[in-house]
Amino acid sequence: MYKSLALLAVLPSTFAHFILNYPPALGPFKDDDEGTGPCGGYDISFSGNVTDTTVGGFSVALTSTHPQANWLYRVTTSTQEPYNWTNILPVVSESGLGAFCLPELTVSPSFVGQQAIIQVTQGAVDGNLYQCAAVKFVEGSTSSVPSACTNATGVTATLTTQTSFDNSTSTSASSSGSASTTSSGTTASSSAAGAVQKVAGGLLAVLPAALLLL
Ligand SMILES: *[C@@H]1O[C@H](CO)[C@@H](O)[C@H](O)[C@H]1NC(C)=O
Ligand SMILES: *[C@@H]1O[C@H](CO)[C@@H](O)[C@H](O)[C@H]1NC(C)=O
Ligand SMILES: *[C@@H]1O[C@H](CO)[C@@H](O)[C@H](O)[C@H]1NC(C)=O
Ligand SMILES: *[C@@H]1O[C@H](CO)[C@@H](O)[C@H](O)[C@H]1NC(C)=O
Ligand SMILES: [Cu+2]
Repeated sequence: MYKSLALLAVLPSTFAHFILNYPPALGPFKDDDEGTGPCGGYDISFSGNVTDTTVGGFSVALTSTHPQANWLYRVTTSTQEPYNWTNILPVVSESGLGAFCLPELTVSPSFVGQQAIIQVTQGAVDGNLYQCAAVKFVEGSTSSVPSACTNATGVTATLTTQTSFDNSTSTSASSSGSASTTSSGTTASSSAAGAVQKVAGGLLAVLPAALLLL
């Protein structure tokens, strides 16, 4: 938490994009390489931190420096292109600066016992950006949520119906106007909102976290 806040303060906003706080990333954050897939300048590898992760519920904690972004959470056990990525969720549309954490992600129980890479892609105004973490999936559901897993005040998110980024259209312009401040769901159709309720009921909730008081 303190580390990411410090990073946020030090990096000029035109350079910082997003940081993966938990699970630990493949290596130290490399700002210049964050746009390089699949892992922001790192090769897929299990030689560093490999975090035990329960298939029935786990957290991915991020810090975003973009006021609006789309996020894609994917997983693979493959170490070679094309990596056989599996979506953990449809594309998530998120608004708000700072800490953003989804605490109840799940993958198929078939991943139990396997080492895997969790990849987070942020689609934002300056293109697609990548971070990855190496994990070992184990049985179980959400045990404890790591302290890094918080939402900054004002952060909201909804699931879209997209399964990948549409590179041809702007993803952020339409939802940032003052007219949309009373609704967090303006970027999703009503059917998309229905899907949110089914797939991840808690995702629509607005959580006014009181943790980033600095
Ligand atoms: C493992 O993760 C911890 C916590 O994020 C970090 O301090 C350490 O440098 C990481 N080690 C490696 C080898 O990346
Ligand atoms: C790709 O991943 C899925 C699990 O998400 C797995 O069932 C499938 O066997 C994998 N395919 C290959 C070619 O590894
Ligand atoms: C969109 O961008 C991603 C990541 O750069 C790439 O893998 C994908 O092929 C692109 N899709 C299209 C339709 O260009
Ligand atoms: C953060 O906000 C999202 C979207 O509202 C929500 O799904 C998630 O549970 C929140 N995270 C925490 C740690 O409460
Ligand atoms: Cu950026």
